[in-house]
Amino acid sequence: MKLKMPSPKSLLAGSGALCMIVLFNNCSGGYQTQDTSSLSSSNSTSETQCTDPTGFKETKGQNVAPSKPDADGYMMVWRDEFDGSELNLKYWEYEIDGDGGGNNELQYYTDSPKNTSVKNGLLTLKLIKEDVNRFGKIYSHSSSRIRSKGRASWRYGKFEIRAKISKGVGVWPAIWMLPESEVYGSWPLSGEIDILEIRGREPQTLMGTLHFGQPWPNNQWTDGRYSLSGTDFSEGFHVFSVVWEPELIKWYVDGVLYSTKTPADLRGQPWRFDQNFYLILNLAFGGGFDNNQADLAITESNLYIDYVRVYQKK
Ligand SMILES: [Ca+2]
Repeated sequence: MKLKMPSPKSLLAGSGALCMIVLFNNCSGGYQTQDTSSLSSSNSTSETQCTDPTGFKETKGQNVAPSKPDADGYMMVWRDEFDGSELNLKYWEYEIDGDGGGNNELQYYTDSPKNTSVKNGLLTLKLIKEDVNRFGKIYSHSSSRIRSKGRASWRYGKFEIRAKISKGVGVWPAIWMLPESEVYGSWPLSGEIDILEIRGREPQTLMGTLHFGQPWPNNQWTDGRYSLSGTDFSEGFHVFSVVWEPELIKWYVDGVLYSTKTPADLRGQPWRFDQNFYLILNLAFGGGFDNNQADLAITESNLYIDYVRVYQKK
């Protein structure tokens, strides 16, 4: 999610960090992630097993996961399966604003259930054509942007998101990460990791990108791209992954490696990807990502998220 320049401070709903812990249980080797304020609640699990099209066998139930590391030594440390009936504000906060994301985007981001819903195991971020009047400015579309800042962030790990988009000129779904603390300076000096971006005009191609370098307009980026043939990313769910290790970031689609970046790809700029980063999910509209092209007649577009799963090596 390219930011040409730092965004004005957003109006945020909710605040406060949570201390996350991991609880192990005996029934299926699973665990739960809970905040410390709810330790008295049950940690029971459902034993229902199912297999999704990606081959991942999950135990149904919020925050229940296998406890054994995979072949690469990764264990799940955080997840949202979106099994509830509303967004879990212990995990996410809304970014409510109409500042255009630093890219002259057209949408106004709300915390309305019209724009953000959780139902049938899916999180849906919905772009809606509707006039929004905020502080005298009329926006043509509302949408949603959420982030885990202050709630969950990670230094290194494997990040898996199963998602589906709907296409349309100007539609800009993004799954990405920003530094929890900008210890090297404001954007892009402390880096940005984009797990997924798609131009809705070209829904067969995705991009995974690093932003780095010096303050705008001397910011830099490097990306990898992956294209489907005979179909596009609006036709079905896919698993988008990033594996982030010291001085190494790799991007995958459905388990297929399509891009690898190391300090050698930063054209002499320092590698700043060694601090905690948090997750952002949003559905933008218009803006510089596709040369300000946008079909203003689009009445609705969606970013569907089945799950977000985070793994780290013990
Ligand atoms: Ca789900």
